[in-house]
Amino acid sequence: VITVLCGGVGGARFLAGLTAEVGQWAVSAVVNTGDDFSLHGLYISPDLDTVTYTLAGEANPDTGWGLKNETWRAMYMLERLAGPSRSWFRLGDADLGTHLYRTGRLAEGATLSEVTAEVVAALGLSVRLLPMSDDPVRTTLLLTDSRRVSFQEYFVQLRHEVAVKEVSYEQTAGAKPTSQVVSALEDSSLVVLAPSNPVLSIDPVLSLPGVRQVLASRRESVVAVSPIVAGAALRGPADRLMRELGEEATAAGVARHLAEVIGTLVIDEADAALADPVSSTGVRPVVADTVMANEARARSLARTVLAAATA
Ligand code: FO1
Repeated sequence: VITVLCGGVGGARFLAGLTAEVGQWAVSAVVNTGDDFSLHGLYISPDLDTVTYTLAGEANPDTGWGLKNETWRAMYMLERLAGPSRSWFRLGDADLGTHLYRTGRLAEGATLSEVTAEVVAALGLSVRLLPMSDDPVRTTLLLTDSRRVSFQEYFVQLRHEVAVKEVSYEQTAGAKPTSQVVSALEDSSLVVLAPSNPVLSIDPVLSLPGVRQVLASRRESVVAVSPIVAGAALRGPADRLMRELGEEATAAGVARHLAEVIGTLVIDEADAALADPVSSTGVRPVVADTVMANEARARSLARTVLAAATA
């Protein structure tokens, strides 16, 4: 079995390529829940939904998040009643069904892992989708103007156009990875860190007690794909965020960021010249086309990762 650590859109696209290559049953995905939050009394889990919708072939192809062919009648009514203050986070009518289901099941005492398995089965998927934890973990960001904001405030309301001084992964005392996550990380033949934002999607998973240790102990069979290509993130704020946190926003900076827990980093052909700096961090570079412009390119990247693991 292959275990993939992933966050939102980039991770979901890689997962779609990998499961197309090896079959959904052969893959466990450990998904970031640091972006989760409550809104309108609903529990919303953006990365779990982005991964689920993408693997079901139902994700909105333009945004990468939410469902395709959506209608927006609920948002229209919210806008009429309260203006943008309550409609800034765009929840489509069908997407709301997912949030209603998850919120209802959690209120009945189900765990996030149980609800996720129910949603995955209902959508006909056979991948194992594992929330990183059933305990709340919340990514918060301290801005250079000393405001502390939640993830969605930063990412959506402020459109991540503000400078960040520090990122925290707030978790209640005793928060831990689920036992399914621990065994997926310990028992799988290969662990892949998908090309997700290292700070906002991968680090929340690594922040859970024991996770870094498990990966560090098997780092020679942990392969990551750099989400930074030619000094820029393919989408989202990963490059700017790394610079704001004092790190190098390059494939070599990603290698340094993850060197404790990975043995191999797949970097894009555009960064072939960074192979030596990557090696000097103790991480083995593999140079390939990492831009998942379509499903075929995502499948080819998945094959590259599988080959890198056995090399
Ligand atoms: N991102 C936005 O930039 N604007 C939105 O209005 C928005 C709504 C939304 C609704 C459901 C969902 O699952 C994701 C949504 N996202 C939106 C994306 C979300 O903020 C990010 O996908 C993750 O939190 C980070 O990957």
